[in-house]
Order: sequence, then C-alpha cells, then structure tokens
Amino acid sequence: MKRFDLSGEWEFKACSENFIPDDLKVNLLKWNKGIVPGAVHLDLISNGFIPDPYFEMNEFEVQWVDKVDWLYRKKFILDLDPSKSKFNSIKLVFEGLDTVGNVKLNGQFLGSFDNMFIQHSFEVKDILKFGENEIEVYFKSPTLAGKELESRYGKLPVELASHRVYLRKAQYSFGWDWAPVLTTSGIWKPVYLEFIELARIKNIWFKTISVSDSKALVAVEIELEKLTDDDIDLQIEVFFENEKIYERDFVQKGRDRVRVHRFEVISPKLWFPNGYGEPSLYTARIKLSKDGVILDEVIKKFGIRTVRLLQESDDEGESFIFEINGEKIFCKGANWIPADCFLPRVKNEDYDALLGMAKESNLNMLRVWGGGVYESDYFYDKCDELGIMIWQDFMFACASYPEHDDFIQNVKNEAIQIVKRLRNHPSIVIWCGNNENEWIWVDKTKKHPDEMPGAMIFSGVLKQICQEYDGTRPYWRSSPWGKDYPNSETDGNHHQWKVWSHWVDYRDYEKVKARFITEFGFQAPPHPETLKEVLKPENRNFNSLSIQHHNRQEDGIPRLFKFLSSHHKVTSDFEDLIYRMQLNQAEAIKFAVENWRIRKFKTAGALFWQWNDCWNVISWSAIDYRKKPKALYYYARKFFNPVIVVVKRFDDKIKIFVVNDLLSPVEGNLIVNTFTTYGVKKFERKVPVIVEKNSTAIVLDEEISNLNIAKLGTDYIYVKLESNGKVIAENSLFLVEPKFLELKGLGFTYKISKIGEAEYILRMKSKILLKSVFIYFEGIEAKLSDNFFDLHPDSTIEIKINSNESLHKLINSIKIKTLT
Ligand code: BMA
Repeated sequence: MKRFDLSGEWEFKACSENFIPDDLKVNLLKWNKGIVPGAVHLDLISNGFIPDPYFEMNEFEVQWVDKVDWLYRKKFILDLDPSKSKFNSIKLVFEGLDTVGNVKLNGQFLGSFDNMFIQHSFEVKDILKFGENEIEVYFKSPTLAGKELESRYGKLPVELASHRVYLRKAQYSFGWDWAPVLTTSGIWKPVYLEFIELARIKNIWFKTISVSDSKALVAVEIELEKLTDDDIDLQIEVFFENEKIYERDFVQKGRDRVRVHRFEVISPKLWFPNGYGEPSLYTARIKLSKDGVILDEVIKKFGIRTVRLLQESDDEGESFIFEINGEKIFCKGANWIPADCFLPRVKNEDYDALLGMAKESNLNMLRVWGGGVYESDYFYDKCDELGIMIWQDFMFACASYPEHDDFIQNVKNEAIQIVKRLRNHPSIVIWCGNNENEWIWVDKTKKHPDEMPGAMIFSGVLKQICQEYDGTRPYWRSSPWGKDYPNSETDGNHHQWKVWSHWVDYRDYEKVKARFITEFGFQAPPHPETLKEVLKPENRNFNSLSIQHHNRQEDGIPRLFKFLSSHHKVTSDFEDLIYRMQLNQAEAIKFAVENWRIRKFKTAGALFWQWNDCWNVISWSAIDYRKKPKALYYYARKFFNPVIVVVKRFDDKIKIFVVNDLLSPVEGNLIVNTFTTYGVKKFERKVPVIVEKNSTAIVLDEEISNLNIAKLGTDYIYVKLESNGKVIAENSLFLVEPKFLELKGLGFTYKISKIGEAEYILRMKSKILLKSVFIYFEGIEAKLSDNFFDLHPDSTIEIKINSNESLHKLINSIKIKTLT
C-alpha cells in the first residue's frame, strides 16, 4: 500500500458575500492561501483578514466566520495513469472534516459529510487522472446548518447554544464555561490518497483473554481489505524489547477478510497504571505479502492487562472500584479538554508535555471529557506508554440529543469507527456514554432519565456497540450516573459542584462521601505572562471587562474573590492576587483529595476538573494554555503521591492517616512536631508505623491538648513519615486559615549552584516557617522540581532547576515570594 500526501498548501475562498464585513468581501471571494490540516479561522488569521481571536475581546469581531460557507481546493499532479496501474483501488481519505459539507474530485461529486469525529474515505480510481487533478471541499456554515436542523426537528433542552446538539461536532466550539465561541470549519486532520494493490490491513486488535502469573492468553483480530480471491500470506511477529517472543504465518484464503488467532505469552510483562508498576508494551509486526512481495505492513503496540469494575454492595451502598490485573486501583487524576480551540494547532510535542506533566504529578487517570473530541492516536499511544488510564466519554455533553433516524445512524457509524480505532489501547479502561446529560435532565425536569430525548443512545445504541465491537472493558451510561439518581453519592460516580459552582466553600468537601468523583473543581488565574499575552497593560487588573471576558463562568471573578477572602488576605496587586488565588485553588483541591484518599476504597477515585486549557483563560485548570503550571500542579504531585500522610482535626482530636497505594507495605517512623511559625519546637513524638499494601490506616489518634498547641495564629502541627532513612511524605495542619497566621517571610538563605548542562540546584534554608514559597525567574524560562511549598523551621530544601540560561542570569532574575 502506498500513500500520497495531500496536506500542505491548499486554497480557500468564501462562497457568498453574506455576513462578511464589507472591507473583506472582495478579498475573500477570491482564492487565498490556506493550510491543511487547518481551520478557516487559522487561514484567515495567517492571511491577515482577522485578528487573533484570543486577544482582548476580538472574539466578538470574528463571529461572522462561522456563518459563512467556505470552499477549499487543491490542484495536484498524479504521475501515474490509474486505469493502467497495478492498483485495484485508490481511495481519497480525509481523517477529519469539520463538519458539514461535500467533496468533489475533478468536478465529480464524491459524497457529503456531517461528522467531524470520523474518517471519510472515497473510492476514486475511476475519477483520478494522469496529470492534473483538483479536489474541492465545500463547508457549509456549521452555525446555520445546526440551526436549520433545529428548526426542522425542534429545540431540545440544552445547556448553552441549543443548535449544537444537531451537529456531530466538538460541543465546546459553540462556547463553554471555559471556552470562547469559535465554531470552526475545515480539513482538520491529514488528507491523502491510498493506493491498494491486492490487500491492506484495516484494523488490528490485541485483546487479553486471561492472565495468570505464569502466562497470558492473548487474542489478535486482524481485519483486511482484500481485493483478490487469490491466497495471500499473513505474518504475525511479536516482540518484547527487541526480543521476538512469537511468530506465526498464515495463508489467508479466498475472500477471508478476518483472521482471529490466540496465542500464549509465557511470564507476561503486564501493563500497569502509573505508580503500580511498569506500563509494559509489546510490539507486533503484521505483514501481508504475495509471492514474497510485501503488500502492507503495520507495526502496532499492545498491552496485556485485565480490567474489572467492582460494584459490590457494602454498608454505604455500592462500590465503584477499578481493578487492574487483579489489584484495586485508587484513580488519581483530572479531566482532559481539547488543548486548543483550533485543534490542528495541537502538536505531538504538546501532548508529550501535557501528558508527561500528568505522569510527573502522579496522575494515573485522565478523563477525556464528552464536550471535546476523541483524541488523536498519538494521545492514546502516549497514555499507553506513560501508564495513564483513560476514562473515555463519547462526545455528548450537558444536553438532550436528537433521535431521528439520520442522527442515530450517524452516531452508530461514529461509535463503531471510534471503538474500532481505540479498543487496542490498554490505557482506555472504560467507555462512558456522555457528560452530565441525564443528571441535568433529572434535576431540571424531575423526570426519569429514560424520558430524556436521546436517552436511547446512551442506554442502548452505544452500549450495544461497545459490547459488540469491544466487550473487554465496562460501558457506563453517563458521568455522573447512579442507580436511583444520576449524581448519587452512594453508588456509581459523582460530580461534585456544590463547592464553587453553587457558591459553597471548599471545607464542604469533607461532607462528600461519594464512591468515585469524576469532577470537582476550583478556579484560579493562569500565570501572569499567559494573561498578559491577551490583555493590554491597562486591562491587567481584576476590574477590567477584558479580564472578565477571559473567565467564561457566570460570576467567575466574584467567585474568585469570595472564596479567596475566606482563606487568604485580599490584596490589591494583580500578580500578588494571582499568587494567592492559585494557592487557594491548590489548597481546595488538596483538601478534597485528601478527604477522599483516606476513605480508600469507599471512595476509589478523584479526578479534578480540569487538567489543561484551550486558550488564555481563568479556569479550573492545573496547567494553563501556555503550559505554565499553576500552584495546583505542584500540589498534585504531593497529594497524588503513592504514600501520603494526612493530619485532620475532629473537634478536640487530631487524627493522622497514612494512605499507602504501593503494592508493598510501608514501614517507618512518623515524626509528629508542633512548631510555632517563628521556629520554636513545642512538641515532638516518634510513632513507629506499618501500613499494609494498598490500604489506609489511622496511625495517631490523640487529644489536641496533648500536642501542646495553644496559640491559634502561630502554633501548627508538622508531620513527616520517614522510611529507610528518607522522608517519604509530609504534611501540616494549621488551626486557622492562612490569612490569620503570623508570618514574617524573613530569615532564610539560599544558593543556586550549577550541577550539569542546563541543570542547577537551589538550596534554601530557613530558621522560621516560610509559608507557600513561590520561586520564579523574571523574564526567564525555567522548570522547577517544586514550587509553592512550605519550608519548616530549621529545615533545608533542594529544588532542581532546568534552564538554558547562565547561572549569572538566574541569580540576577530570581524572585522569591512567600505568604506574609
Ligand atoms: C462540569 C463539566 C463541564 C464544565 C465544568 C465546569 O459540569 O462537565 O461541563 O465546564 O463542570 O463548570
């Protein structure tokens, strides 16, 4: 099989004058240069026709773009004569067309499309010519197309723009409470010609049938497109780290198009989630040949692992626990949203960075949220490699959906294509029907979920397709979903939005005893630089209309201040406020996660909302659009660490918990101290602890009066867990909110030393408590191994710094901020 790439330079133009601003009409009705994969907005930006929609309130200036029909074309030279060639089939393949329109080749109509999530492929052997050819792709305005369907089939109960549900298109592109309204059109994924001689490999799927210590039984299913009745040779080879562990040759006879084969792997290296073992992957090479000539060859990775969802009755209701390879897993993670409003801008390096940061922060699960897109193959490959489990939603969110035949057929095609594309990934551990549809329906109408328009998609269509085309992982109707109520706390999974969205402050998380929390969140602004990029100097303050525009939740800014003022001092400096708001967010999510981790496995998962951003925005994310970490990112590494120690106050009692997610026991000493913020040690006790594998234990239960804590604003408890001579976990408990603490932020020393190429160590020492130390280098890019940390009396910390700048520059630009 051969490919002829058709990406790169294309041309585009508008198809009528309607909606186009007067000064652009003449230019846009002519052909202009476009780039594929891409989007109309991106081509309009690069030609200088529209400004950057992320800057200030430019979004309003570009709202006409999605009302216009656009035509893309490409002329290309083919240097073979299709009718005389050896190829039995030549296909024009579009991996993604966003969203409604049709395709022509050399003036001949090939077909129409109306789903951005799937691949479109057209047989073109009889239409292609030797020499010059021309492809035309016509995009109908998605907004008008959606509205037309809505007026034909009726308005449904939908959050945000109601016409969105009629289009199989990323729902966030119609605007969300963290996304602008930038409803795209375009050839958003690669396009190419595919030349097939006698046969090609269409799909490969390795599935684990069973696993024991000594061997695994694996089945492989290979689907071919076979264009000949002749026999062809099929070869399977399997490797583990370059060593061939299995090989088998077959003769694929007559019209046989599917080969199913089972084989044993002795002493299998299993795929484990991050923190539980290696995410081991095998590599397979599948080859098709005839008379020794290779027809097609595919290299595919796969993992061997089992997944079960344990739903067992207990005294609180019913459990919701993922079990991988027979081990219960506490799922620690966040929600993933598309990494840009313009998806073709997201490159593999962006996935490397964002997913690499997830692994570094001890996440073991991400939820691909239903209002975005099914991610690229590269994304899931990377998750396989990093051991990040995926909770995979189907792309439906916060709405009721249509049920007419065309729509259901479209959904079926999509689901089959997606399940077949993604089922080989060991990282995906659950399919989920949608985001919040039933929960919103039941809360708003008080009716049964099955009465919701579109309910049959989630209770029937998708469930059946997952069963038929996969069947190796659970299907779950919605997130959230429960037995008697979709957002139940006693069974199923739960979204926790009382805190923040319903104006309740974060200490309330303590009351939430849900079984698996797939969403909960707390906002903070991004790094000041990320905001400065889109705000003019005069608008870089919390009173400007522009900053409000960059927070898309109703009353987003007022909420930031309300929740800040409960815990932290409200100052007037822009960057100082950002620092405090980031800390507040990190402390809120830490508080929630710790409360749920000590309940392990009554609660068996905590995925905060949200990992990343799609533009420069104030949102719930841990990492901003420019991939600059918020305080939450650094906190996550600690509160998601496999071993944590948690100090909690219950009236007059102090309880200390150790949570151990490791698959071996933790043995060590817990050192309990009471310090004053000025550095006086008032109490110390050493407690020997043993915590069984994958469990949690209360290691101290003591009257508060026995710990010598008297003065609210100064005295606090600091605990550290030492094992084999190393501190493996630490934590502290203050009896008052940070705003009431007596903090000086003085009396520390530090030194930066170069330790290698672009590598430095910063050593910092303090006599008194330094609270929430934030280190940054003005105008310089540097990656720090920790930040926003507390430095306790008479202790030293070592921070690793990666930067391409000189030691001299780092020393001159360092800024250190602490809470005072
Ligand atoms: C949840 C999500 C999103 C939303 C987020 C923040 O309900 O599913 O719809 O962006 O909350 O409000």
